[in-house]
This record gives sequence, C-alpha cells and structure tokens, in this order.
Amino acid sequence: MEVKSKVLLIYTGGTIGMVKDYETGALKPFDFNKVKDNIPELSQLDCEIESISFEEPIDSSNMTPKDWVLLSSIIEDNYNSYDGFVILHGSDTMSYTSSALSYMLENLAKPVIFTGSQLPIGDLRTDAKENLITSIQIAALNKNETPVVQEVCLYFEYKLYRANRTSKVNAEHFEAFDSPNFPPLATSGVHLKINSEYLLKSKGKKKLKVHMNLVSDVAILKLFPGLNQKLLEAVLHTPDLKALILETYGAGNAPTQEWLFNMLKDAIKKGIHIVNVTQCTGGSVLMGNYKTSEELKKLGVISGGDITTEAAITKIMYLLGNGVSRKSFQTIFETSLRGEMT
Ligand code: ASN
Repeated sequence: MEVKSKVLLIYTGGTIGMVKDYETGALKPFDFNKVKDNIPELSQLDCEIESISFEEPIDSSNMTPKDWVLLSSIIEDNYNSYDGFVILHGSDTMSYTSSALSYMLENLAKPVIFTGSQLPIGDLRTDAKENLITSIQIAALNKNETPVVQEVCLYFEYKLYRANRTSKVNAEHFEAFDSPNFPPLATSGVHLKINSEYLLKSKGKKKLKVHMNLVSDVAILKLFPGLNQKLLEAVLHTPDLKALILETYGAGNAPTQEWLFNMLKDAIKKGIHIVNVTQCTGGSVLMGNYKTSEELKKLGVISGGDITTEAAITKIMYLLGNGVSRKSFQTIFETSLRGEMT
C-alpha cells in the first residue's frame, strides 16, 4: 500500500492570512484556522497536512533573524516526522527569510517551500489558493520514496524558484518574484513540470545540521552618483560593524575617487569585510573588467558574483555566526554553499 506524504504547513503571517479591518481599511493578520477554512480544496490533496502557526502572525516587514531561528527550530523539531514543509510567509521579505534558511539548514534532504500571496486568501481574485495548493503538492512529491525537491524553494505564480536566487520585484503583479540568474526549478501549467537538471541533490545521507547563530552587525550601502564621504564614513564607523555590502554599478564598478578607496582600504585593514554586489537585477560582478573595479579587487574587496543582495546579506550573517576566520572569509563567501551563486 502506498504511504501518503505528510506535509507540515507553518504559518508565519503575511497577506495570505490577512483580513481587512473595516474601520481603518488596513490589512491585519488573522487566525490560521480561518486560512484553512477558506481553502476547502486542501482536503482533496493526496497527502496528510498538519499545521502550526506563529503565536502572533506577522507582516513580513517585521521579520527578524530571531524569527528565522524560530522557523529553523520548528523544522528541526519536526524534520523526521514530515516529508516536506510549506512556509506561509509575507512576500515583502520572503527572499531574505528563505535565503537565510537555505544556509541555516545544512544537509537538507527534504523540500522546504516558501509561499504567500499578493491578495488575502478570502479575496475573490486571490492568488493565495493556487500558490498554497501547488506548494503543498511540490512538498509532497517523491520518487522511489525519496523527496524530489531537497532544498529551500520559493513558489509564486506558477513558478518554483531556488529561494536564495530570488528577489521581490513587483508590489502589484501576481508575478511578484524573479530569479534573474537561475532558471525556475519547476513550472506549473496544465502539468507540473520539474526541471530536474537544476535541482540540488543532497550529498550522501548526512544528518540535517541546523545553524542558529547569526550575526547581524552588517550593512548595505547602495552607490549613487553623488554619494558623499560623510555618509560612507558614518556607515563604516558603525559600532561593531563586521561587514558591508556595497551595491555597485553594472559588473561591480564604483567611482575611482581616492577618498573612497582609502576608506575602504582602512575598513578592510580593520577587519571589516567589504562585499561587492551589483545593483543590477541580472548579471554578475566581474572585478577587474573595468578600471572602475580593478582597484576594488586589489584592495581585497570580496566578489559577490551573481548573488542577490538578499542571499548575500544572509550569507554574511551565517558565516559570521559560524565564526569563519577573517582569513578564510573571502574564499568561503566566494564559494557557492547552497547554489546561491554560479
Ligand atoms: N506586507 C505583506 C507582507 O510581506 C505583503 C504580502 O504578503 N504580499 O507580510
């Protein structure tokens, strides 16, 4: 007899489970059981679904690394009892949370699928139902009793993405996410098409290792024409700062002003990691390609390659939390750990 897959649904909040406060017109989170009441179709799925909810569901703008730790501990505690996990999360910071979890869950061999919606689940034109139903189907997929998907993913509007490759790109369209540097892992149309060649495969039968230490003494600074010395100085003198992501132009370029190089040089000397991530949505940092990035490379600026800012900032928090030494930080950062860079 075929054994049914068991999926754990973890509700954290977000638009998917919100209702309108008719007095103010603002959306506010509501009881998770009502989410299930709104999708009677869930009972038709050929898998067992159990659910757990954050005590106080939150808008994802309020997510913090503490919540990432809570989520990964829920997965750790339930890992052996379920075949897959679906996390209902607000879309605003979903790429950050899911990227963080991709690092925190080392040796993951089961699907962890993040999803949410642009419209509340009770809304007539909601996108929540399809997102939720297909996410559960994907989390339940197995072949020869092995989960088909064995990594942290994000499912939205008919596409399954590697989570740490995504960014939220639209606040209006149902197609709210994109993964410009990596193809979708699956697409949902008349058939659910899995692009197996892109899936990560767990190596051997290593035990799940959950990393809960994250260090958030980090910053992101986007370059713009006119960026002044005082601003950079203030950022680099932030107490306890351990790493700064510089969002640069194009293929990793920055102005060739001497004060900029001197400040970055001093910061690197003090042990602050400077990571170069492009502010373009697609493509990669290639330091040395232009004069405007050659110096950065010589200074010891770390290349983010084609990583997203979301995957970069969470990778830094994870590496710092794991006590990676100053010496090996650059090499480890520039190595793909969970398929987050090419
Ligand atoms: N503000 C919401 C959130 O991120 C947006 C959404 O879920 N569509 O929680």
